[in-house]
Amino acid sequence: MWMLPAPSLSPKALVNDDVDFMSETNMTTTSSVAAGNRQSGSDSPAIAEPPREKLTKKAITADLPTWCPGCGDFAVLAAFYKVLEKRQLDHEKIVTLAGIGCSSRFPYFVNGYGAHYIHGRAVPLASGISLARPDLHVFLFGGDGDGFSIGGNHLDHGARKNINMTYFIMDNFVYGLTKKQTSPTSPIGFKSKTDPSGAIDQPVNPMKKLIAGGATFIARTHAATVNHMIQLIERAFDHQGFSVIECLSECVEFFPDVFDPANPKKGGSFEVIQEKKWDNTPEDELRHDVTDELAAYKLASLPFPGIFGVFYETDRPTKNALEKKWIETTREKNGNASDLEILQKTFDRIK
Ligand SMILES: Cc1ncc(C[n+]2csc(CCOP(=O)(O)OP(=O)(O)O)c2C)c(N)n1
Ligand code: SF4
Ligand SMILES: [Mg+2]
Repeated sequence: MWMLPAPSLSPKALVNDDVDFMSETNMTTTSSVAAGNRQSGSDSPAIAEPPREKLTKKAITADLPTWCPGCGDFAVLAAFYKVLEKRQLDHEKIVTLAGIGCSSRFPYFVNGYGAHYIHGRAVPLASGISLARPDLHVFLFGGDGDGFSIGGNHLDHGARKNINMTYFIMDNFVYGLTKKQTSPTSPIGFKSKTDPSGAIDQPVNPMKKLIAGGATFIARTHAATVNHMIQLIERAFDHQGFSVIECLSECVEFFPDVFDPANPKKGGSFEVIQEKKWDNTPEDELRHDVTDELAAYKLASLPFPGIFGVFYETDRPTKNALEKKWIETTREKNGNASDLEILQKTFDRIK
């Protein structure tokens, strides 16, 4: 596993990071120092914390992307930078994770904590990080092969467990990094190194797979529409739970022009889902209710290039919240014992 270096932190960032790692006891210690100062009659002014540095594109950028010129993934990276800048997230809390693939090189290009991990195993890695450190912003990037083929089973389990993370899948209908093999989303007839006379297998329908899997935020976009990508990343980020965006991102090297029918810059039609406004108008009857699973499934059945936007969104408790509650209850039952005491108790029992 390749781990990225920590971002350089401003003094304020370090202060905040300390606080996050602190138990209540330590926080009390900080305030007792302040109280102690008051008691001793010290009238020295409190030291003002330096302002947090603005999160700029320069601060978030790491390394030069090594994708082929014209690859759709560049636009995804640009959209992600924009979201980070717009939302001014705490720099030290940004985590980008990925499996293996051209798209999975993403964490190399973001100056934040992260890892370029094992092919198809980004969801389990992200799950551990999200559950252990719910204060972090866990973003996951990868390709169609990584997410729907070798990692397809992990995707289903991350979805049903509703583990809090934002997963962006750059779907180019091909294995790019390994130079043109059929992927799980390649259309029937696609000629590749693994299917020289054309793919014969029914492709995965990402939206249907995610709906059936139990993901709680499911959306679709196109790398040629940066503003749409930004909107969806922000919505997925704001959603509590397992949020996934499938993005048609062209591999100009091994499957060029395949997404032109939905690319407005190339004369295609980018049809966006009209979501219900709940305004009691006759037009609203025809709009899409994002909480309606069957309606989402119907939208997912539209022929290629399909429709774009939020297919499904529902509010279901996250594993993060359920596990936290379970840990708290268990701790209470054990007389609020420390982790070490609980471990010792377990050892004593099995002696
Ligand atoms: C366990 C394992 N199996 C296979 C590979 C070889 N491999 C690396 S990337 C890749 C497919 C990449 O395709 P995709 O996930 O669609 O990403 P893209 O390159 O198209 O962005 C494969 C098969 C690997 N690195 N590890
Ligand atoms: S091979 Fe395809 S997916 Fe990989 S960087 Fe080049 S254009 Fe992008
Ligand atoms: Mg791919």
